[in-house]
Amino acid sequence: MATQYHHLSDYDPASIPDASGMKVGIIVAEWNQDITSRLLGGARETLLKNGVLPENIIQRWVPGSFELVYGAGLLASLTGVHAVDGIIVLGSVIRGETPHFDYICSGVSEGISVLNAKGEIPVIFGLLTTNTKQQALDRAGGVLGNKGDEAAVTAIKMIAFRQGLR
Ligand code: DLZ
Repeated sequence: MATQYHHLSDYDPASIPDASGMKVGIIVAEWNQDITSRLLGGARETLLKNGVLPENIIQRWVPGSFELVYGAGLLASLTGVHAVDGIIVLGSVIRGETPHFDYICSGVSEGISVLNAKGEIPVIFGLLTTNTKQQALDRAGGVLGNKGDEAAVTAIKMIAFRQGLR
């Protein structure tokens, strides 16, 4: 039976709130940079297309996906002119021969969950966790779209969600 895949870049533009006043942080991992730079390109393009101003995208690199949690936590703690409304983390973890994959994936997903459970600003999980490099390429602007686009759409919706409740 054929598996149905969600195309990561598909969204209804009419469902996207006005993002022109939003300030969005992006923390991106250098590990598997050929993949993560594509995720970053997709996220930036989708934010800009939906009205976020270039100067309101605050982008920082960390060495690997495991460091995404620290990067997001630190950025979330900034106040005043340095404060952002929401954060996207972008990384690509590809399964290798050791259990490292499982430790990194669970560390990042648990860490980002903890940040979100604080209920401060939303932190969007743009981490590809794949068995092969081809599966990552398929989801980084390939046949299944771009996880960066999906993360950007989610960030805009969650920032608007928070603003609507405050
Ligand atoms: C060590 C490591 C390995 C084996 N694989 C990946 C990976 O597929 N994707 C990724 O983003 N990072 C990987 N890393 C690096 C860790 O995320 C982290 O940077 C190091 O363990 C140092 O804390």
